[in-house]
Parts: sequence; structure tokens; C-alpha cells
Amino acid sequence: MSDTIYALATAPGRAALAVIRLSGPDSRRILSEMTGRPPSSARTLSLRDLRDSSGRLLDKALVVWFRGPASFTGEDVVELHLHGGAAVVAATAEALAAQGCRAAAPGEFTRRAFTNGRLSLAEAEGIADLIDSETAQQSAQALQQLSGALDHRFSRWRAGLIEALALLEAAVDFPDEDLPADLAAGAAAALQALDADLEAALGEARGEFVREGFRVALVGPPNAGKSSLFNTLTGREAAIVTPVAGTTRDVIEADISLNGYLVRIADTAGLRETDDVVEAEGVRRARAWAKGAGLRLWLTDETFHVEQAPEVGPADWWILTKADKGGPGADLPTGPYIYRLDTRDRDQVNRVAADLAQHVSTQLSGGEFPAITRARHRDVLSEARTCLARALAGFGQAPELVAEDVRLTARALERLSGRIDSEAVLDRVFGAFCIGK
Ligand SMILES: Nc1nc2c(ncn2[C@@H]2O[C@H](COP(=O)(O)OP(=O)(O)OP(=O)(O)O)[C@@H](O)[C@H]2O)c(=O)[nH]1
Ligand SMILES: [Mg+2]
Repeated sequence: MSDTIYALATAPGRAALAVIRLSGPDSRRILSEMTGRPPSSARTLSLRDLRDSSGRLLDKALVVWFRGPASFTGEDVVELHLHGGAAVVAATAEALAAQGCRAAAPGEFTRRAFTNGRLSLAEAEGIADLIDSETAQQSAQALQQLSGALDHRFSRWRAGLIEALALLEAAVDFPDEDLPADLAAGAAAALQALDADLEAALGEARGEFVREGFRVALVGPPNAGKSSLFNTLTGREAAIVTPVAGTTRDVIEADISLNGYLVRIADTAGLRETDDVVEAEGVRRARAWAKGAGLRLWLTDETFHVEQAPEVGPADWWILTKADKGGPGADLPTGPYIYRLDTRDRDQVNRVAADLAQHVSTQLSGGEFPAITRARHRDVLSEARTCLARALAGFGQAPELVAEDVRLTARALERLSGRIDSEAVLDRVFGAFCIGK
């Protein structure tokens, strides 16, 4: 049996209201004692005087309770809707502690909901993502995940595995018939289709890009105007701009919202060979960041020649800077996304931003709910695919062994829901929540 926990569910600080939530077996008793009478029926707000054990008035509050298991945590839950003053909250918290209530750890309410089977781990992650959402698309994805969209995708894959397993088990059961070869072929086809699905899902960064931000790298030679463009794009003088080549050393990131998508833009060190150890480290970080980006914008000024940029990929965009000074000479790159602009001119830069918004929307929208919205899902899928590869390699041998690897694959996929995960994984997921959630 768990103890009774409490936490401030709203943000700390002065506000109109502050909500303190309790969960656990003593929550109703504590409510009765603090209000001096039994609570009214569940799920009904009532105005009550809240008092500590010495009878001192703490607040006139709206209180409500939920009877477990029909509550967020699955236990009896109480909410105290207080006036949002720091002294009221502190005094109420003190009174709750005196009643034997314990201050909750980060994510403890949601963890109880998970433990009591009210939520899968993926749904719990959806709640955390919703609270952290800053853009419309982040919240839309989080809402779908907390409504079970991710679990649904995984359970379809599991269903496919169970079907293949049934065929394999039939093959084991009828060793003397003609049937087994057909059965095995049917199972192999189903598993190959699943493997192709998993490969495609692992190759996709859509869900992570929506959640963590679509990464756009500004790269190019020193002095090209990367930091100038970064400042104009983000509307802040966050990066130092000077005529000195090699001004930027660190990767400087800033988030902007385009069409409701979070876009993380990075200004990077100018790429060049250098003996300066600090700058060389900057160049290494620039390349690493650009490699993981969803899009690279290559900047260059009039000193540039196409053959100096062997690293530019076909999907990258070109930005030819210092157009106000005449810009690059005859040796221009070709491709669909080429801009000539003055990096300090907001109107010209806004045209790039508009195309970026369009590009990000096209890349990240549409299709099924993504199979991966964070690294944990990628780990689960990779492990499942490893087990599946063993199963596929086992065809032609004893069907019992193949069946065992199929079972392991299904088990690996089950880790998405968290039911068979280790405490360490659960600690990590719930530890990232805020207190009170
Ligand atoms: N005329 C003109 N000058 C520009 C333009 N963009 C940048 N500059 C100037 O070029 C110099 C270098 O600009 P930065 O933005 O620091 O260039 P960078 O690519 O970040 O350079 P590093 O950090 O050294 O790699 C500064 O003096 C800027 O004012 C432009 O479009 N037109
Ligand atoms: Mg710079």
C-alpha cells in the first residue's frame, strides 16, 4: 500500500489560484480533518474553510475529491484550490505534512497512474511532452501520444508478430504434414514485411524533430555572414558579428516557431583548416551539428568558388551573402534553393524564413503518427529489429527456435508500454517530470 503524497500542481509564485493535489489512501481523511466535516460527494467542488490541526484558518478554498480507481492516479485524489499566495501555499503544505502527508517526488503522481495501470509509459511521456510544449505542433503530437497513438502503432506490429508466431507454432505441431513449409513461408513473409516497417520507422526523424525542434544548421567558410543571418532570423543579437574571420567558435542555438513547428537554428564556426586549437574544436563541433541537422544552409560571400565546398549535399540550400556588395562572382552554385541577399535585411531574410516554414511543414506533417518521438522509442525499435533479424536468419532451421526469437521480438516491442521495463528506465522517464505532475 502506498503512502499519501501532496504537491503544488500549479506554478509557484503569486497568482490568482494555486492548486495543491493529494493522492493516496489518507487523502480523504485529511480533507475531512482540515475542513472539519466529511467531504461532499466525489467530483463536486465545495467551498470550505481549511484549517490546520490547531484550528487556525489557512484559506477559504474550493475542494474536490476523486474516488480511486476513477482518478488520475488510480488512488483517492484530493485537490485544494487555494488563493495563490505564497504564504497560503506554504501554510497549507505545512499542515498537510503535519497530517502525515509526504511531499511528492518529480513525476510521482504520473508514476502512480502508470503503476496502477491508468496509463502506458508512452502515454505518460505524452503528458510530459504536452507540459513542455511550446508550439502548436508539439502539443498536437503530445496530445496524440497521450491518447495512445504510439501504443496503437506498436500494438499493430505486435499483432503481426503474434500471427507469425501462430503459423510457426502450427508448423511445430504438425511435423509430418506438407503444411509446415507453407506455414513457415507465410510466417517469413509477415516477418519480412514487419522488418521493412521497422527499418522505415527507424529511418524517420519526424517525431523527434517535432518534439525537440527541426534542426537547421548555418554553415560555411569564415566571414560568410552566418552569425549576421542567425541574428536576423532569430530577431536577437545573440551571436557576435565582427569582420574578423573565425569570430564564432561555439555552436549557438536558438529556437523559433515556424508554422507552429519548433525550429532550432544553429550558428556555427566558419569551416577552415586551422592551427588554433580552440577554433579547430569549433570547426569539429560545427561539422558534427550540421551532420545531425534536418537541413543545412550553406552561406558564402563573394570570395567563394563552388569547388571549395565539397561537403555541400544535394538537399542543402545555398545562401549567397553580401548581395548589397555585388555578391559572388561568376562561379555560382546551381539548385532550387539559392538566395542572394544582405543578411542584415529583414525583408530579404524573411523570404528564406517563409521557404523554411514551408519546407519544415512538408517534412514533418502528414502520414501516420510517428513511431519514434524520443530516444527511448528508438532503443526499443532497434532492439526489436535485432531480435527479428535473428528470427529471419533462423528460417530453415527448427521452427521452435525461430518462434523463440519472434517471441523475443514481441517482448522487445512491449517495452514501449513500460510494463516490462527496469526500474532504472522508469526512474529516468518519471524523473524528468516536474514536481506535482
Ligand atoms: N555588406 C555586407 N556585409 C555583411 C553581410 N553579412 C555579413 N556581413 C559582414 O561580414 C562580416 C562577417 O560577418 P559574420 O556574420 O560575423 O560572419 P560569420 O560567417 O559568422 O563569420 P565567422 O563567425 O568568423 O565564421 C561582418 O563584418 C558583417 O557585418 C552582408 O550581407 N552584407
Ligand atoms: Mg560567426
